[in-house]
Amino acid sequence: QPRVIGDTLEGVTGIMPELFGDGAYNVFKQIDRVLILACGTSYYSGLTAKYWIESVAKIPVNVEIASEYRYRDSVPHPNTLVVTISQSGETADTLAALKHARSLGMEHTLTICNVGHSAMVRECQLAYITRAGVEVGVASTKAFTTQLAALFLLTLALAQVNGRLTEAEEVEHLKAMRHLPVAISAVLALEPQIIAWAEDFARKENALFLGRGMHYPIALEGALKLKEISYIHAEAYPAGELKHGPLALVTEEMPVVTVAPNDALIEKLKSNMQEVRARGGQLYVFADVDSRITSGEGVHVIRLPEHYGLLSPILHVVSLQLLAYHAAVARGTDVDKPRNLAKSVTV
Ligand code: F1P
Repeated sequence: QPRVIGDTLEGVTGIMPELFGDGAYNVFKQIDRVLILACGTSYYSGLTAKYWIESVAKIPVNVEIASEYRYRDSVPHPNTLVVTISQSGETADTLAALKHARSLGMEHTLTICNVGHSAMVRECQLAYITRAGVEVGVASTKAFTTQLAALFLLTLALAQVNGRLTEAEEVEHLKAMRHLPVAISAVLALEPQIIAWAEDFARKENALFLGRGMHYPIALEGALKLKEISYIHAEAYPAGELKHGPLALVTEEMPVVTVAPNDALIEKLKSNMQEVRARGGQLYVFADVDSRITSGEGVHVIRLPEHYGLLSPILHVVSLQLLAYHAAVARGTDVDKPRNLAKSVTV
């Protein structure tokens, strides 16, 4: 992952709409909202992008599960940029959702895709080919982080065209992106601690994942990875939703993975963690180096080496991918070829 994220930035000397194809500037100039269509892991990268695009570029974003989108009456908006996200570029549901959006009159289309010679790239007006290359396993990992890197570049390009990005901000954001390979390597170095946790998880049949804000989609992705490759049932919730139902599931037997970056939501998250502890739930917290969260009875803490601001989801998801991977290895499942799943779902 450090390498493919580094590759993403190779040759990127500044933010330009043309990173997304010829004519992107004119398209970005005409749009005033974004509709993201994707399935599975790609859907979660879209959910993360919603936080980025709305907070940085100030453009409203709607993210739809592509396998559902065409089956309801949605209200189209003509000046929409339709963004499909797909590692394979062949996912039938995402292609069908794209065609549905076009049939509703939304003509501006962009895909973020791993494969240049794919149906998705042929169908879309604009394309960004990620630098992920081929994924070894069925479950998406580096495809996800390179999609996020591409979506952050898209956020900056939209912000620039929308007059929301100063030159100084552009320099700062690119500097943070360029440092990502080093920051991800530091997360990968946490592997021995994560293996110790994974051995506990391997004995469980259920797990909850909590996150808030832009780390809620990361919690969703962490739960999906655990389900896909270790077959442990896992659900993710925005931490504030616990009291609206899932708290009923929490007992001493329930591991609760908490994505806890040191951001503006940390105090709220800490009170959600207390709700879990009060019911005996075991907390497994991925905090940042500077988070004021301490380990203790029923509270296990691993600290990510740096707090990473807007790009923090890219670091935090790597720790969750490692947790799922090692839980699967400990259970002896086939990590690269999970049962019942296909690399690209073309039907
Ligand atoms: C969507 C997806 C993947 C998942 C698996 C099945 O694929 O749900 O996220 O890892 O491969 O399909 P894509 O549209 O991103 O290729």
